[in-house]
Amino acid sequence: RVVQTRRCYSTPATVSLLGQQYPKDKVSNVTSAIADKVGRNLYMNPSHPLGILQTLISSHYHDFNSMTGLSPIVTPAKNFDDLGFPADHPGRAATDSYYINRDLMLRTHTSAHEVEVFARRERQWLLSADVYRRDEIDASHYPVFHQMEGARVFPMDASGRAELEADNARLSHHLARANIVIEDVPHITPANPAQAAHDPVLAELVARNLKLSLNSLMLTLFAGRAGADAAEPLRVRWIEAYFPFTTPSYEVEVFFRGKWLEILGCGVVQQLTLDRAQVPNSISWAFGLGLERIAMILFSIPDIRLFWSQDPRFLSQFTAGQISTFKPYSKYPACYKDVSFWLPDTGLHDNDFCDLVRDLAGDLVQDVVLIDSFTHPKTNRSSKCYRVNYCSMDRSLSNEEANTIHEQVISTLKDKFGVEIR
Ligand code: FA5
Ligand code: MG
Repeated sequence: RVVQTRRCYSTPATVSLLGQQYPKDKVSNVTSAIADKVGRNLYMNPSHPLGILQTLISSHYHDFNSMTGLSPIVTPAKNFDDLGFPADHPGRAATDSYYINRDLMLRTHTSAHEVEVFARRERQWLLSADVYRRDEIDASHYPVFHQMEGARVFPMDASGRAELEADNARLSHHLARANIVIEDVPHITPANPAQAAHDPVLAELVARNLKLSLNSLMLTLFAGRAGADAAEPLRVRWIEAYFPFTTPSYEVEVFFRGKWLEILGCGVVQQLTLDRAQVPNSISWAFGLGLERIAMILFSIPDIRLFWSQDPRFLSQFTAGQISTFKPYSKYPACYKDVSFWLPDTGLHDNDFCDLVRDLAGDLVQDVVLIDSFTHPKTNRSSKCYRVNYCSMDRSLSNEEANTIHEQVISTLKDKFGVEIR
């Protein structure tokens, strides 16, 4: 049978990103579907939902400097080592991150730029950027999404303490008058400790400033929005968390339209980060929030693929500076196709299957579900069955077209991973 694939898997020696060629090697796993997304900069369009949200957050933090011009192509050292990720952290695995080659990768979070921005001696800054993670495929997961990092640095002395006390008083006063209920956790606990390098009183003041600052942001973003009951207070929940590059660390959830929604991670920056940036006698907090998660809620956008749509029926619904409710313009029928196969001896990661489908189907894939996985008791061979849901966001997809793509998926699966179709 003649194998025809739309994208070429007899891998070219280089990958082209932002107009530059990078040599590939054994660890390269950036697919052309991903490479095509690098440099799109959706969040820079002021009338795109991500741009509108980005602008809203930047104007809330109007006295913070916005960092620009930071390349998504980073070294693993910058993305992980500089932030104290242990050598065996799962995020480093090629199944979870996109590697260009052994020396370069696509950043997995905006925290990758903390050291260089602190090194510029920025005292309060914001950074919005595209980030890349290998993941499952469904309505809320996309391998490219956008984060916004924010940080504020204080002097580690009496002047810093005075600055914190004044700012904390200002923010508490503002929040005390707002219709907001905050489920808090203690700032510092044995499980979520302050750093040895920090005066515990100062660390407590910084953690409190971080929380007050973000509670105030939540108020700006969610209070009074469509779907928020005016009589009901806004509910924000703080949870103890862990990140290698902050302690104490927290996550924030917001109760909106009947659900708790994880919005961001944050904490008091590890002194190691400021030391690496050669910022002396300082203490800082930082947060990293997900723009899509928040935008899907605020604009009622049901599918994360829509952010990438160039359909005027999507784009024309949004206006710079305004949060509006998205009106779905069509629901095209889904077309399910299954594929069952015996795994090769080397196994096959779910994310490898998802990237293969994404590369051949592009945004015609709505979701991929593992519907069966089984190991034969006698032969010990394992098999998997995935259900791929093909569905276009802006037109009717014919069964023939879905079949053609699915056949390419099957033949590529055989050629590239050596699986045996059942
Ligand atoms: C981080 O990425 C940390 N860098 C955040 C941080 C910054 C902590 C500074 C401390 C100091 P996490 O992986 O939890 O953490 O992602 C942060 C946010 O990004 C999440 O809360 C969520 O809103 C968003 N996010 C994460 N994964 C996805 C995804 N697959 N799709 C959409 N949004 C996501
Ligand atoms: Mg998280």
